[in-house]
Amino acid sequence: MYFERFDPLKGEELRILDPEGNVKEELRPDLSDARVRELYERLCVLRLADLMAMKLQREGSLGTYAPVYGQEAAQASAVFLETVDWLVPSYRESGALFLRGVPLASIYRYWKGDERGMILPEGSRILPIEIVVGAQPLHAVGLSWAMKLKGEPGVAAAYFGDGASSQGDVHEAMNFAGVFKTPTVFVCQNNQFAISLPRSQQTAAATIAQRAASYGFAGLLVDGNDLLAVAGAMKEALAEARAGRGPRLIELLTYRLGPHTTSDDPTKYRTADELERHKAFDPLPRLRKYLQRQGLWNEEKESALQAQARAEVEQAVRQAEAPLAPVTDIFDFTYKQAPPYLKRQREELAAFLQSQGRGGSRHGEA
Ligand SMILES: Cc1ncc(C[n+]2csc(CCOP(=O)(O)OP(=O)(O)O)c2C)c(N)n1
Repeated sequence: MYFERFDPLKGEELRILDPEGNVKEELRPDLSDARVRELYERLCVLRLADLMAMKLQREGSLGTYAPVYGQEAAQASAVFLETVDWLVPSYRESGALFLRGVPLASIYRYWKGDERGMILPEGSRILPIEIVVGAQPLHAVGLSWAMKLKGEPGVAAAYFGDGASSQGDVHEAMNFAGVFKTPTVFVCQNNQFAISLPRSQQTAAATIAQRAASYGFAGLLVDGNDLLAVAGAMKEALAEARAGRGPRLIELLTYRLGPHTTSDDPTKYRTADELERHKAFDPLPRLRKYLQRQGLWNEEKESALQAQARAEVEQAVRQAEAPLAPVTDIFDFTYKQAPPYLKRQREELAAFLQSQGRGGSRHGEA
């Protein structure tokens, strides 16, 4: 119903929950209040986990990190994928991965530069994070076309940004998807910046969602800071694609409240005023207000949640900091036959670690 009711070419945008937490009942998606509450709780953990990643990078524990601060509701679109569906993430999707069940410790490990962080739980249909801007739609179209040819029921969701939408690859992927009616959902998170380039200079088109029309399928502009709108749009897009009615494009209009990555300084290209204005549309307080209005949330629950979230995040940090392999692997797996001087060094190191109480376990050191 949303795709038919809201036409991006007319500038129409799907919003169900306003910043004060008022809901438009007639637009409400099929999502119970219990589920909304559960998602609010996970999004709060995500916010803390994201903030922690920034801190870990500043203290030198992570190499780099691309925050999702402000984009949590948009990231939650991934929870509506079913187990047969594929998630094709960009570097911005730490939140989507976390919400789909990838352990936080794995996500931290990945950003530490340890590729083993992308060894995902068995059977999870999630591609590794793809850094190449605009490649995700190609991969998702390939996956979904394969599923269609094999008669499998899955859908593939491609995640990319407003900047990526200008890439030739994204055009090719959408064009192909339209022609072959692949079960693909294109999720464009328009966080209004491609590093320092604002959305206004990215394209002269009024919306990114309207581009779908030129490929012969439907597009929808969505308030990406409204979890209910994100849920409604994503569920409908997935259902349409799964039913064989071809691809869908959803543009989740949001705002990146943090830097592009830990290497970026956004004060160089946007004002403090602009940032403050957008904080009023933060997806989390609006959900909290909604839950409070429903009598499902209060101060007490909020402080319990914050304490539990802190414990969960701190545990993930400890797990991520534990070495995945003993340091002595450096010696054991470099030479088939280690030269005597390396054997000596290995023994010295093992004895030292033992004396520090760090010997023994395969997952501890040495
Ligand atoms: C093909 C390619 N070109 C350039 C880059 C460098 N780069 C990394 S992120 C980025 C901006 C992308 O912006 P957008 O698509 O809006 O996504 P966002 O980072 O805002 O989520 C660029 C140009 C890259 N990773 N890949």
